[in-house]
Amino acid sequence: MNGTYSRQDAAARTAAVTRTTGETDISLELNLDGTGACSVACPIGFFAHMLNSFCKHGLFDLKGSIAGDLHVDQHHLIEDTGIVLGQAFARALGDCAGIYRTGSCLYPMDETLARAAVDFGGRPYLVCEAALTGVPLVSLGADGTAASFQTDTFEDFWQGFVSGAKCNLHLDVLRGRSDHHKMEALFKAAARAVRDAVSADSRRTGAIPSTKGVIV
Ligand SMILES: [Mn+2]
Repeated sequence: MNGTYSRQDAAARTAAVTRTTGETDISLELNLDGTGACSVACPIGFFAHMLNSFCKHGLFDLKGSIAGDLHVDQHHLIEDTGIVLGQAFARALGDCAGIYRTGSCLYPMDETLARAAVDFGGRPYLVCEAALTGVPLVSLGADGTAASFQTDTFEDFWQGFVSGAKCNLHLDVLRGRSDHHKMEALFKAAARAVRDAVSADSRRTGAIPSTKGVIV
């Protein structure tokens, strides 16, 4: 954490995080003040779709690569990607001076209505009520053979994210039928909520948005 950090300095609102373990190899570069460009080499089609949606709706730029032990299952790769993305948000935000800190969004997607609320208050906490059926989504892998998205890892991703970002996040599906819509609507709602939370509050004039005077 840089004590001279100023969130008005656009150049400071970027971060690059690499995490390599015996299970996964993840490298991400994040720009909070981007255009929504996402170019992440991702081996799971539906997860790539979610990362693209998150960037597009949050106006975050994200590039890098994610790889892991998919022969085990998808949990390691997806949880660790959440951790690295969360750490990138924490590093790009620095001391959180001058931002709104909290944000929320109600996001409709056809039959699904999703809600996200976030607080970059320095403490990790996730409440995820996504009402998913537990049945994996079926897709085609890179080689054209049947593949799937293990939907229980949706919550694992966000648990990783809040751990890395040290934020408080509530994700709720208020109604819905399609698991694809429920997860996509929550990624988009989270993107809009996070976008609002990390935006500059012009009335805050660079002060840290906490009565503690510091966010730790
Ligand atoms: Mn979709």
